[in-house]
Amino acid sequence: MVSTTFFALLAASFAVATPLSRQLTGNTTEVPLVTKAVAVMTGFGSDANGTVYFTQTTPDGPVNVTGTIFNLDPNAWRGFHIHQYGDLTNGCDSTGGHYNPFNQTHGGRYSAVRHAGDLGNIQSDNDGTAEFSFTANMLDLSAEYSIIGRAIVVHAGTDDLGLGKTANSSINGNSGARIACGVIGLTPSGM
Ligand SMILES: *[C@@H]1O[C@H](CO)[C@@H](O)[C@H](O)[C@H]1NC(C)=O
Ligand SMILES: *[C@@H]1O[C@H](CO)[C@@H](O)[C@H](O)[C@H]1NC(C)=O
Ligand SMILES: *[C@@H]1O[C@H](CO)[C@@H](O)[C@H](O)[C@H]1NC(C)=O
Ligand SMILES: *[C@@H]1O[C@H](CO)[C@@H](O)[C@H](O)[C@H]1NC(C)=O
Ligand SMILES: *[C@@H]1O[C@H](CO)[C@@H](O)[C@H](O)[C@H]1NC(C)=O
Ligand SMILES: [Cu+2]
Ligand SMILES: [Zn+2]
Repeated sequence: MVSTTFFALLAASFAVATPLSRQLTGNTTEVPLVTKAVAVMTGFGSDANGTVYFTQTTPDGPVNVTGTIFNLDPNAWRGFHIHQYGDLTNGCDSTGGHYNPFNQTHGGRYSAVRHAGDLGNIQSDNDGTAEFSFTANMLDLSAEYSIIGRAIVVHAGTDDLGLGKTANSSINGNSGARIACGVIGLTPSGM
């Protein structure tokens, strides 16, 4: 009886933990598909905070980025990017540069040439709240270019989307200081 129960539980846990495609093919090198992620945004040197949800329903499909950031300057456009590292040991300053796996120059959310992590600006209302929902097609939640474990950052200034005339324009869009950030983590539920 005991061993039957044990094997039943083992089989059940295996079935839960193993994606269907791997169960069918026995292919143990396949990477499990991540469809939802979340980042809790913390202010560093600012009161800005909030939550950002990510969803990707198909492996090669776009990532839906939806969230709310509070306590920004009112009626402003504020730079918003995925940065390389999920390292907040020195606040947002230890998150590295914009996530750039294809070694491109800085651009906007929809520019042909851009860092994969370039998400342009988010816009705040009269109260300093930015609510946003858009899709990003150079991001993934699974496999080689996954953004899980990296950071998402809000800046004190407006991203010029690479269109400025200064050297920083093609690096960081002159977005200014990093005022809030969060690590992109796995979540079972999302939004
Ligand atoms: C197993 O999955 C990996 C990753 O999806 C794939 O590259 C590989 O071709 C698959 N192998 C077989 C035998 O199907
Ligand atoms: C954001 O910070 C404000 C204080 O500035 C606090 O009242 C609020 O609960 C925080 N909200 C979130 C989602 O963390
Ligand atoms: C993105 O997700 C939000 C929240 O679930 C949803 O309201 C919105 O329609 C989605 N946008 C797209 C383009 O799928
Ligand atoms: C990235 O691009 C820059 C400028 O285009 C080039 O100098 C550098 O060698 C490239 N780095 C890699 C790793 O390809
Ligand atoms: C360029 O950006 C970096 C990083 O934000 C900043 O430290 C530096 O002051 C900027 N340079 C100029 C000339 O704005
Ligand atoms: Cu940034
Ligand atoms: Zn960039």
